[in-house]
Amino acid sequence: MRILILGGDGYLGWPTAMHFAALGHEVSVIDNYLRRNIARETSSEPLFEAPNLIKRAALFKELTGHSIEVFISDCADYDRLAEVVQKTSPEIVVHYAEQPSAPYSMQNRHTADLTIFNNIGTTFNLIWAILEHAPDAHIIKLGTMGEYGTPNIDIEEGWLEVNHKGRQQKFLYPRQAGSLYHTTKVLDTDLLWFYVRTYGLQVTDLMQGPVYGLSTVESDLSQDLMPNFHYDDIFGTVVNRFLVQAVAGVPLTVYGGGGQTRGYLNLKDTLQCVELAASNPPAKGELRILNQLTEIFSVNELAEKIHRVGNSKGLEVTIKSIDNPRKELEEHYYNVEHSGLTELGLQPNFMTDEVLGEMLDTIIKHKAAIDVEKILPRVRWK
Ligand code: USQ
Repeated sequence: MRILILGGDGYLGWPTAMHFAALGHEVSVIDNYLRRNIARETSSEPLFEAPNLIKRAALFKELTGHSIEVFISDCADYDRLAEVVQKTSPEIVVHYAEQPSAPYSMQNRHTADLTIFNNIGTTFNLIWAILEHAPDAHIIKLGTMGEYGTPNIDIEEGWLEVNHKGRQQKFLYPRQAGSLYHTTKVLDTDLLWFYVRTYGLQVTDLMQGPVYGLSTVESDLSQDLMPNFHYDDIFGTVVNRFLVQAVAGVPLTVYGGGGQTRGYLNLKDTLQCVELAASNPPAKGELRILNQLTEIFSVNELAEKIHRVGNSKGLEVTIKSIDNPRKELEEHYYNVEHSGLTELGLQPNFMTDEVLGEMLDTIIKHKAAIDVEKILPRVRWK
């Protein structure tokens, strides 16, 4: 298949590109290094610097024989994106090209502005580039479980059957996101749903929980093919952060009460889920929504796990609750339907002690590069 990946330089984008290329697909990526630039501007550099896309694609070709075509271009610029879509004529587009950090979106007016215009603009441009240049392409959009928030009822897989005054209809499941970033994902879904029902687009929206991991079959080939790995308060996700904190000897930063509960998944499973979505497309004119997570933990449970595994490796891990910089429920109901991807064949890679231990071993090799100044929260919601 011809596959175009928007945001191909990212934590998920680059491993996805290698994975599809290794499977023998014709893969192109587009990225303007927005995340790299924002990370530099906010002193949030990753644990190790990944070579640029051109160099990574050349190394991947040298090691595996598989090509990845690279376009350094901005998806928020319609003409540039349309040109790439026209040139690559994709059958599948995987859309990761968004500012992905909740804290960044909440920092100030400028960061809020960039998040909203970049994220919505990119999705809007993609929709039009597909309508005009590749109308039969399947769009696989990375959404987030954070679109649903933490409602006091079960979270269904995208849709809710509503019975009202004796009549019934299925609607998008109610959304109440906890940051501006997560809200842009809600708006993306609405935009896609409008174009699906009006213009017959073919879309999968993957509602993904926080991802952890460093290793994939392809990234294990070389340090220079590894995904960029953030542990700072702005781009780092909680599991990756806690593991780096364990190695650095910094108390694990549980925000507030630590009862915040989310659905997690291994980076390897993100690749599996995107592949399953690609090989099992929805019908034309269908918005298929899949909840993408494999296990549910509270922040306290994660901290306890990493405390236990870290200590078994001789690290002196401690846990400390700190004032929560976010506005979120710290104790809440959380029961999520997520059978769609399992039915398509997902074989989860669970967060075992061994998996956490291997991640700790990799991070220990980079211990000298950890900057503890990047760990405590610098952005507050209030
Ligand atoms: N948390 C801590 N301590 C930390 C960091 C986070 O207690 O040091 C807590 C947060 O308060 C939150 C939970 O851990 O309750 C998850 O936070 P996170 O930073 O791992 O994840 P989040 O900001 O929600 O965003 C991440 C990705 C985002 C993706 C989302 C999926 O950055 O792109 O969409 O995970 S989800 O959380 O399901 O919305």
